[in-house]
Amino acid sequence: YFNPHYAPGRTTMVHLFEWKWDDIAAECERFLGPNGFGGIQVSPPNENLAIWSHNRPWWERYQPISYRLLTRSGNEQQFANMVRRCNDAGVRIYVDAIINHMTGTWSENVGTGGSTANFGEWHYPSVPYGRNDFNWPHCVISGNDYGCCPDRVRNCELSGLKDLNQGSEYVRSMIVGYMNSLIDIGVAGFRIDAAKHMWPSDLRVIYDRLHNLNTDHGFPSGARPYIYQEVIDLGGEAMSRDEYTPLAAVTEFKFGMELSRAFQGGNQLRWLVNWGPQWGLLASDVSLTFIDNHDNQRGHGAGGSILTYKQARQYKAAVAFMLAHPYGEPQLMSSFDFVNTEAGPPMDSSGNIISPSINSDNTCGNGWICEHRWRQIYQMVQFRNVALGTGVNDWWDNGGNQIAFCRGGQAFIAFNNEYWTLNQNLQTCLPAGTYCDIISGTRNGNSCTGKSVQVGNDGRATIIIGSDEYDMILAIHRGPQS
Ligand code: AAO
Repeated sequence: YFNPHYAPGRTTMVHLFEWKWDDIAAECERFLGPNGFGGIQVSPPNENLAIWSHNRPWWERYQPISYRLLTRSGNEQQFANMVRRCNDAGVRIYVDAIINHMTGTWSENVGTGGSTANFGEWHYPSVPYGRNDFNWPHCVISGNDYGCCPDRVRNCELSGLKDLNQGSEYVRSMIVGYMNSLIDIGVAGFRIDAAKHMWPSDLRVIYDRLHNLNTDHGFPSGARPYIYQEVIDLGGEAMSRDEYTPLAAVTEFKFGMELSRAFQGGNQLRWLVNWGPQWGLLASDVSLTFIDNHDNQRGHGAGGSILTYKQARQYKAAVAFMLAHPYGEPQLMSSFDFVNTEAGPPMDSSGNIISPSINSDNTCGNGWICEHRWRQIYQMVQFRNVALGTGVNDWWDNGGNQIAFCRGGQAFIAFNNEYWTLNQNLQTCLPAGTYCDIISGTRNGNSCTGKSVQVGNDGRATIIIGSDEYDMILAIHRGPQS
């Protein structure tokens, strides 16, 4: 459960939050495949309650009403078509699996596929689930429970969402049936939503009943799904991420918190020299890493001062550090623009999601941010692919907020988060030659559209990053784009 099973030479997944399946299929073929992306986390594909009273908020997708594949992102046939086309493009699909609960009680009760629920009877006929399939007696998690009471956190409702009993054989068989149908369609793994709210022993049973990945989609025989469990553990609670790491990978929320702090000036970059478990982070091979996610970019979940697309200069630097450093299994966030933290994706008056438009400079329109299409970000995915299998070497810092390091003899990066220019002769670990900085531009035939770097026979080069430059990063590597 710890291997994402990316196609050879690829790394890095992107969360295409609220994208439609047809658009994702096209994105795999026209952009993600050609640019070396490893995979995509898709929004929950199973039917959810349509919440018109809140103008179709993004969070309605975390309110399942059945396991039918029918949402605003598309239907089952469109989902399967997307998985096929993305796998053919070398890009894997990971599903956000909502298996802790069903929708909470609302005045409206019709799902995105027309299913209904009878909340008073705890009745979800399209699964079907009834009262006996939920934890009993009924209770709701309060903020204090996290500090004291694991059984309340696991057996009571998370913000009023009806809490399934994963100890029940019937409930297990419904969940496993749903997940196996997705594996058979060709997905490569799952995000387990709200894993902290389920018993690890129940999750183990569920994971062990999952099928191997579908060899018709290019997976090796015997491959297990990649599983990363959403466990928010910043310390100080009665539940620990260590209860979940023996089962599968875990989301590392400290990762984005610490890098956001550092690149906002709250911690000197030089301390990143020992980035990893010495910072209190999980072991690298069990750690799913990200700067922001769909919750904390809008103050839900483990909120706090997380960098997002809204602080673009610092955000790009934090993302570049994530992608340049070998620690963890990185996930990029790809957002729609928002002011109201409840607002759902761009939609028309009937509630249909409006597709992103693609501009001539690769960026998106129609209200979509598409961070994954920012040059400084997607070219860093290529950097990570080129550096795959190497460690960090030749670390340099100025004793403050200027740092640089190599990845084996494959790639070099420098950051300047000071108020003055970085101008140093540094070891790049690369063969002599002229390289294009992949942050300020791209390679265009024999020239660079941005900065170029002359590496001498000794591997050294003059590296300059002005404090007033558009980005605080410079990166070069041995791949064709640099
Ligand atoms: C919606 C409405 C509710 C309504 C409910 C039921 O907003 O008003 O009652 O429907 O009808 C998302 C939204 C929810 C939404 C839900 C369903 O975020 O607002 O509720 O869809 O539509 C906890 C869980 C974690 C969860 C997170 C949001 O542990 O699993 O809350 N994340 C996932 C998804 C998320 C989704 C769900 C789960 C549900 O990613 O999108 O909800 O499917 C502490 C605990 C955390 C806890 C937070 C928040 O965190 O440690 O475990 O997360 O509290 O309750 C500091 C601390 C940090 C602390 C944090 C917040 O950062 O260091 O530990 O403060 O206090």
